[in-house]
Amino acid sequence: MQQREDFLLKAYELGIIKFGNFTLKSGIESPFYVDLRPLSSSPQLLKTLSNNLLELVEDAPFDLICGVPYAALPMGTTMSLASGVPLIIKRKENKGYGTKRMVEGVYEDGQNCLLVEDVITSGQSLLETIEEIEREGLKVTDLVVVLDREQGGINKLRDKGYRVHTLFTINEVIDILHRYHRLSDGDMARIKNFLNNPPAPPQMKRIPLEGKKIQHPIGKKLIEFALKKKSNLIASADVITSSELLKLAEEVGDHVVALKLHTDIIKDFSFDLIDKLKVIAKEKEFLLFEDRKFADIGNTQELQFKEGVYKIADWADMVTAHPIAGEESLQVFEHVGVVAIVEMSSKGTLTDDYYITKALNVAENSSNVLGVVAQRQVADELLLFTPGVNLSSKGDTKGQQYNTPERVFKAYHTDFMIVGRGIYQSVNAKESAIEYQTAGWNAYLESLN
Ligand code: S5P
Repeated sequence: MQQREDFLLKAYELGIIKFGNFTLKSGIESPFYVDLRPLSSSPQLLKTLSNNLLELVEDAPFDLICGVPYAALPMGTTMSLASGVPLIIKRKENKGYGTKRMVEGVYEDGQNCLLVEDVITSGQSLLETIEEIEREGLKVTDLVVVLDREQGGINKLRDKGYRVHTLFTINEVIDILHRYHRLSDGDMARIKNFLNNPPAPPQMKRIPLEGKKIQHPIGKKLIEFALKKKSNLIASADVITSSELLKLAEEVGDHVVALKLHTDIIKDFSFDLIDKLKVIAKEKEFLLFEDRKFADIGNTQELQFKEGVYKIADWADMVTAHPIAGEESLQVFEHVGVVAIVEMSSKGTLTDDYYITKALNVAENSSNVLGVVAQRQVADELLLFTPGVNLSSKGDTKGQQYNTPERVFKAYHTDFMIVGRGIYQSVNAKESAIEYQTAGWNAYLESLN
């Protein structure tokens, strides 16, 4: 007992737990904050900790040790050195090249892997880690955790049949620090109250369109149209003749904020078509959005944008571009709003979390970019566009995956939904546009509450 208390007091000096007011990842305001990473700064404490953890799992069967990144990585390593049990490393992200494995090291199917974690809260992320390890053919029966925040995680894992060994509970930590005068009576009462009556995480509020801080003039225009027309619908006009396109524009124009085009699929493309579209767009108040999905170096993109058959720069209000070639490649799109494709809707898309994070970074740093195409909530400074929306289908036979308007507005907090076949392939495009407009706008309004 004395040894554990001793360890805790020394670890406290390193700053593994702080008291005050902290906003956690969940949005909850917490009176304390735990971060075990500073432990690595004291090799002696790390050794003591590892020995303590190994003692806890003395009777557990395991052939491998895996520390969950990042805080528990050094703990797992130290335990491996002390026990002679080999270590495996679980990646946080697939590196996207080479072996493409999520787990690195030498191991065989069916081996038992002990998981080491610093803190357990709800248990959710540990469950995800277990799943990834098991997917590699390994077995997990035991987990060892330094601190249990006592928020249901242990039970969740035990219910699924995993044994969880913990060194400290948060209540024990608070009691010990109080007993040794590291914590005042008042602070202790405050923390105990928080632990006994944990607050629910605040719902992520969505910013209404009028509250969005969008600098780009085209972004502002889109918002203006949306509020005026009570529509966050963009129709994707993927038809292949000028006459179909003009007919569609007439029919849906009153109900959309933009008409998305793929001009390179139009068999009889001409600038006469563009002139006519511009007249309809002006009269019905929507923008022309060329879904070119540029994906090249800046110089080539500039030529594709300004030259060639379509002269996109001369008439488009908005274009799509992949941020894959980096920030500078997007600078060539002058006088249009760029929508960066950061995540695709199709099954098996290569836009994984790692790519999306980096692509969002590029988008946020590019002044030409007014928003992104994605299937998830993004930062408030960007407008979010979500394609893959259909009221009656779940997908097609070529990988497209559909969500309902309800889902994209409520779960992703999207700002604009993009609907193609749901409208242009319906018997009455105007009626369908109204149906999508209403479903989308209602879901948007409901998502504000
Ligand atoms: O990830 C994406 C990005 C885009 S821009 N998934 C998509 O489907 N799109 C486009 O949205 C696609 O090129 C097509 O024009 C439209 C969806 O059409 P639908 O018929 O499947 O609704």
